[in-house]
Amino acid sequence: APAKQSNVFRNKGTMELRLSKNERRLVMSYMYVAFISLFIGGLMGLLQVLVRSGNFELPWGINYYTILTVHGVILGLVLTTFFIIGFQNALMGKTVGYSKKQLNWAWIGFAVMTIGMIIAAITILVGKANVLYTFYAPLQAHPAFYIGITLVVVGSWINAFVNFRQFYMWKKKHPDEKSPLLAFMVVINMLMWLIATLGVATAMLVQFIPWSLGYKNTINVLLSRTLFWYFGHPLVYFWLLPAYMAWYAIIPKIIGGKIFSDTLARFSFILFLFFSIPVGLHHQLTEPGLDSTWKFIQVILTFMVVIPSLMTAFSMFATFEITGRKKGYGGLFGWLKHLPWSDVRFLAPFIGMLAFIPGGAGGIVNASYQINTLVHNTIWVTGHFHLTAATTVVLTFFGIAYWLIPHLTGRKLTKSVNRLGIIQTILWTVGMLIMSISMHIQGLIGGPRRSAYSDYGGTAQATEWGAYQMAQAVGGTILFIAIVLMVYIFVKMIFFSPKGEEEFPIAQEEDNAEPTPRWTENWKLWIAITLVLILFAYTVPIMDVIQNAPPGSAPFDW
Ligand code: HAS
Ligand code: CU
Repeated sequence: APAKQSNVFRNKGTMELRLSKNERRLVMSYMYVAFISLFIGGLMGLLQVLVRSGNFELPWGINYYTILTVHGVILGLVLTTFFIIGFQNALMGKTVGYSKKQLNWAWIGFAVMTIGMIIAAITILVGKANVLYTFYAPLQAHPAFYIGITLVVVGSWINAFVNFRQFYMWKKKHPDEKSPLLAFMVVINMLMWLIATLGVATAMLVQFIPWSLGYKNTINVLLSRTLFWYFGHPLVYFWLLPAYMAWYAIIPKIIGGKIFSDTLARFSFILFLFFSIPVGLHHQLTEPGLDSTWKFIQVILTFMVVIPSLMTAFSMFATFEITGRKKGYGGLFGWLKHLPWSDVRFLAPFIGMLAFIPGGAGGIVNASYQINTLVHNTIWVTGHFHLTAATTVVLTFFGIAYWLIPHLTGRKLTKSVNRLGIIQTILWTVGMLIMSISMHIQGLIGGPRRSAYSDYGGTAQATEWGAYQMAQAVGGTILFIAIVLMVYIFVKMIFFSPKGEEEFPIAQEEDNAEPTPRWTENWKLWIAITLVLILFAYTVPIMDVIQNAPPGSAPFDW
């Protein structure tokens, strides 16, 4: 008789693989796109804060909304997606490995993404897509913009299926072992991404592309925005989860500790899969034409998705404290002293964590239905996502880059690069503090977002905004200096650091750790719950938006 299957996975401690030359090249290709994007997008950010300070005009008749679109698309969509998929490919190569065929498909995915990105970027740069990264209808872009973005999404899907396949093959070969934690996390993130991007792909194929090509004269604005935010909210968790991968499974190794709880980490990722998508209406709380009952239901679901972040915060504190106490640091806060403050691989992500305390709190403010009316469409929201996306996520990504890039290029992370990295982190922190605090305050006194400079006819309120816009220019300038420094560090790490081996830090579990329950890999159930929650939260609102739509909108020409 077959032995009774136990309901836990025996902990075996998985083997780490070596990245092949070709795998390293693939990941590095993603990194090149990411860091070039950082520079271009950052330059646009500098121009924006200068324009909004009221002391600078763009030369050669360049439109403010062109640079704002470049900034949002290049940083929010290109830098993030390329860094994430590159990093995740490194994690998959390290934990479950690639077959030759899978690696070829991964390259095809990269090629499709890059071609799409170049098409979209050129369209924006020549001023044919001044629609911002949310491309709200009835603003209309040249069809090449929508087609380019769609290709980026398709390329990312190819990558998602490669990752699923790698994971599946590994599971088949190791039926009695639990999957490597990082591979499990990558699969969750790509599953979420796949389900979420179906919304934006639908909007592109059914609405935007036919409309911009002139096959249709009008567009259902509310439907397009609802489909966008069905994707747009999980988009922000698609950025966040790779940072969480590093927090859960890499930072413990860097500080000389162990993973606090493998099960907790997996469970928080499962909760992200459930609750990331059915919450998009919290971006449309002030939008007319959506029933407030459904907005309220999605507000509740938004509060559910806060829970896995709180679990992450708890888990990080636990890792820090346990590691510190093991090293003999006592007292209520004595364990803080053991943390490797002078190691940029730790310092940069740690500041990212700190930034997420006010950043996440601001998110809860945004999500609180009534209070959203106070902050919506104000520059408060811009402050919120420069703390979350541009600090928590981006500083963690930089923290990853300091070991990943030397690892890929076969060089050492030198003392001097580490020192430059610490200066970079401090500049980023100071610049962002100045910029984002003043954005939050200016938002509370009504300062608008997504707008070029205006003195609004010299009204008293607009006069009050002036000082905060000046502060944003100062903070933004410091941030641009930090970006130039980061690009310099990137080049230095690739071409000028001495040859050597840099570690790929993956933490282990405690030796006496509780085994992980088998139910954590009940994939069919996880996908089913995810789909049920989406159908519950979105069926009625979407039907309503289609059935009771006002006449469609013609393109808004400005
Ligand atoms: Fe958000 C708007 C709600 C998180 C990004 N958000 C945006 C936009 C972006 C964005 C880009 O409900 C603008 C979109 C646009 O263009 O219009 N957001 C939330 C909520 C959360 C949240 C509830 N947002 C994020 C993350 C982002 C991001 C993450 C990017 C990465 N957001 C909103 C809402 C809006 C919005 C509304 C629409 C506003 C409007 O009106 O337009 C939550 O997920 C936040 C939960 C997080 C926490 C924090 C946990 C803390 C941790 C750190 C622990 C620290 C440690 C340090 C361990 C509760 C995990 C240790 C320290 C020692 C001293 C030892
Ligand atoms: Cu959101």
